Amino acid sequence: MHPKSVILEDAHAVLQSSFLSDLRKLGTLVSKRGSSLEDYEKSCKEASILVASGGSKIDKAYFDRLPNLKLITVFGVGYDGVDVKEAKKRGVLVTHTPAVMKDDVADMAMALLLNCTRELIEAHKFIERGDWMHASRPLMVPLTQMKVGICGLGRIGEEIALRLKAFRCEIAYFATHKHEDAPYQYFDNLENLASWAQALIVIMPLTDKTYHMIDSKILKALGPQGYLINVARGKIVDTEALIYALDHKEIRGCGLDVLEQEPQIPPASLLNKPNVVLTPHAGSATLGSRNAMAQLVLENIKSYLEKGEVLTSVPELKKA
Ligand code: 8YV
Repeated sequence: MHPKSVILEDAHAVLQSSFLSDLRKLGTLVSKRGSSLEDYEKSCKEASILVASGGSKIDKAYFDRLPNLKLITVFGVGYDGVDVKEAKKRGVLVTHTPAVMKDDVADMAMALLLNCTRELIEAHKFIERGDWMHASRPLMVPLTQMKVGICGLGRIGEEIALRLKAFRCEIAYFATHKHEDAPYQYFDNLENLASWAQALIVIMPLTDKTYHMIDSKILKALGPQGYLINVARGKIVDTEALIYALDHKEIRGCGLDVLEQEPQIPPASLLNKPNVVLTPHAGSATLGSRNAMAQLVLENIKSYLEKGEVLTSVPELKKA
């Protein structure tokens, strides 16, 4: 062990205090919040380990401020905020926390889908307003036998498919390649999947290729009876196109756990709509997932300090 390692954390909002205490056992923990600017900049120069969140933006300028950096551990499965090419150039290892939160994120996708198809929030408001005494709610769309397209069939996508199967939905997916052993219909074209589907669930990493992949064309293809669910990254959906599609009834509704900017007060046109459900990037926000993610970050740091190796490297930096 290197008890003097300086560990910088840039993920405070999602880290529990017990995890911060565990990090302190592995080195000197520095956060921006608890330090003067001068001390913080000094610590940045010494830091060899950075604990980041999915929302941290680790670009070239950030690397320049951390000349001794050896390891970035991302508290989350998505690491789109890290410039991995720059990390590779500088010999910095990058880890993330895949798999451990897949069930909870899949559950969130289902919760959003059910909330959209049954308008639970609106139904709750209906009761609160006292409307039940003199009015009735419109009839909703059944989820059973609905055609649901999954956009991305990684670990979380597979869990979503298992849940949809239990609801006896028809399942198809779009991915960069066909998964030979997946028992679902494969579309190599997202627009065709959107045309086929009554609901589209997005669970793909954010990359240059997937940025604004859900655009006006895809939403039009999804159609006036279609629902969009996003449990991946906000920037995969072109929000302006989504608002247009909702306002012009080109799609029926959406459930979003993620937005283009986070945290944020969402655009007014997404608020107070019975057919829009928003949650604050909470897919993995359960005790079970967050503890497992914390454990994996700690194990990666320990393994790095003891053996110079990590357990869950991001795929691009995995040793052959
Ligand atoms: C999210 C995540 O909660 O790990 C990540 O990178 O963003 C997840 O834990 C989820 O994908 C959004 O619903």
